[in-house]
Amino acid sequence: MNSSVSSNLSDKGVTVVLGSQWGDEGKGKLVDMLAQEADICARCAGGNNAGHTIVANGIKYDFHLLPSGPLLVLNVTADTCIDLFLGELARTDRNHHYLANFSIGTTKKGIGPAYSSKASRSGLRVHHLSNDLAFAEKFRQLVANKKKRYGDFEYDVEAEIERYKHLAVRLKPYVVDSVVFMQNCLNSRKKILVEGANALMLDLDFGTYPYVTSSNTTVGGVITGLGIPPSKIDKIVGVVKAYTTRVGGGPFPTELLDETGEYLQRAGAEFGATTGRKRRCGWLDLVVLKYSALINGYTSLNLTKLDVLDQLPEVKVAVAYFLDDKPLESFPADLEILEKITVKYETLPGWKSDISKCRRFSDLPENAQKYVKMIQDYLGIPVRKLAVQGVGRSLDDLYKLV
Ligand code: 2SA
Ligand code: GDP
Ligand code: MG
Repeated sequence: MNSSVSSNLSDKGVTVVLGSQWGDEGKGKLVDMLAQEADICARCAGGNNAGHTIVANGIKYDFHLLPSGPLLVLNVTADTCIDLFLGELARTDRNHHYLANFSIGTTKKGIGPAYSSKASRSGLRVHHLSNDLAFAEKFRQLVANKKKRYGDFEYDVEAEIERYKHLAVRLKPYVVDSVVFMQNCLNSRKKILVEGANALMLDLDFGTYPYVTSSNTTVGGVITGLGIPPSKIDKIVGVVKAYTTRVGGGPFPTELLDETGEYLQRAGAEFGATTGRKRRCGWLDLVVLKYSALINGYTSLNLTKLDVLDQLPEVKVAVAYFLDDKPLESFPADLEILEKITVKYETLPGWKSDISKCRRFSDLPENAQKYVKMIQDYLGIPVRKLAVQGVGRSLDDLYKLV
């Protein structure tokens, strides 16, 4: 643990890092940095659909299921992340699901099927792996149920059971009762950092349903995923990309289908960390962020990829949605309404300079400072950290606004 950076994680409870937009805001990078001062780094939801890229000592790592602090601290991977081990099973009905799902543009990791099994109460859980016979029986039953539902498909059930038998042996040393484990960590005042996967607008309940993932990616997912009391969460850091991206299908009101969008995609190297797909790009959307902040209650923001905007002559920011000339109160749940809205933008002058060497807020060009302040003022949440490409792992390299 590095004492010079010890003010970043809460002394009183858990610090949570969450995606505030449609994902890929740079959560992994922040978690990797904050993990330097953490005792425990935990993932609480999602599966290997997530892709968190960090660069450490010149080496690029893509984490999908493990939290992004594995080189530094003890990691906990809780709740439905067990689909790593049950992923093969989930894939058995993938072919039946994907045709229907093509417009959502899933990552094809079997996330939907795995969570459906959980919701329909027929899923297999980690503890089932500790009893070979009971596991085999439940596994056969699960496959039989899928066949009943989706029709026959080729699948060597017995070979799979055998495979899981071996996986279970490898998994066993890592399995603990996470409720007790987390409680003990809290009682002994360990510094706990939780890394959210995906992001608020992909949340099963609050995102742009049905163009969402199958887990709760909001702060609620931290509680149900790890089994910790809400009162133990102290800091909630919302990671905000300085523009917006979305990978896969679904509404995206500020999407740019022009050369500026292509520019952001190229300059930001916006490719899916799991699938390699090009990410769709658009302007920053403060309506989305306000909605996101209402649900997650961010105590501070980490603004990333500001450097990607460096060369633009002007930058736009969505500040309101209008329907029939009336402003909407919030981000609408009804996608049909969303299709009819017009977006009101504010245009700010660009800064047309390279900010990658700036290390303090005051080093930033005036127009970049104005951009950051506008976000902070609109949301009423302090931007405590900014990140740009090229900074190392040291938190001292991040700008400090306060
Ligand atoms: P799924 O596979 O069932 O969770 O897909 C449902 C929707 O959720 C989106 N989704 C994501 N969006 C952003 N980033 C994700 N992780 C990867 C990354 C994505 C990739 O870090 O770049 O590599 O393509 C992620 N995972 C799921 C997905 O696109 C669907 O819209
Ligand atoms: P996550 O899913 O939120 O962890 O984000 P991803 O790792 O999928 O995507 C974010 C990408 O942006 C990664 O490749 C990061 O290395 C990169 N990144 C993070 N912060 C910055 C930044 O401030 N500037 C630039 N240019 N790239 C960044
Ligand atoms: Mg990602």
